[in-house]
Amino acid sequence: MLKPGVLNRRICGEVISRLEKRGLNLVALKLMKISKEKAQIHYREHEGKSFYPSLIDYTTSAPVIAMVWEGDEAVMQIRKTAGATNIKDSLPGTIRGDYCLHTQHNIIHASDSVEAAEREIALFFSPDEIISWTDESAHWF
Ligand code: FUP
Repeated sequence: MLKPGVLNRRICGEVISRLEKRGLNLVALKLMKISKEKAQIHYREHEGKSFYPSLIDYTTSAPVIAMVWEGDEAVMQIRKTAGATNIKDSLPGTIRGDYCLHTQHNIIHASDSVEAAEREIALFFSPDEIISWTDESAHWF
């Protein structure tokens, strides 16, 4: 998910391009404003933490771009391309290391396991919105 503010900064294309160039397939994409209820479900593991209220406020503050990406080791590949959650640790060359200064506004959310991805995809997409496709030149990646 491209977080609030990314659309405003006009860098959606650049960030999506990085994932495309990695060789992953974009199989679903949706512009949406996340409801408070869905944000609370999405970030339920952080409930009670000091940053939770501002995380929910931020997540619901502006439109986001929700996406589903497919490919070998997609969870690991996207997490590595995104960079570390804490901006102090996100290296230049990663999406977070190149586009932001503060952890809360760290540009992109990426599922941290296949189980989390399945849960998060089901929260934001219906099955008919996910369109898998094959690429005859995929072996070059
Ligand atoms: P990630 O899995 O990389 O999306 O990160 P987390 O689920 O651990 O955290 C979700 C979001 O909460 C982060 F992207 C930013 C915010 N956060 C803070 O603002 N402060 C923290 O100390 C940790 C996370």
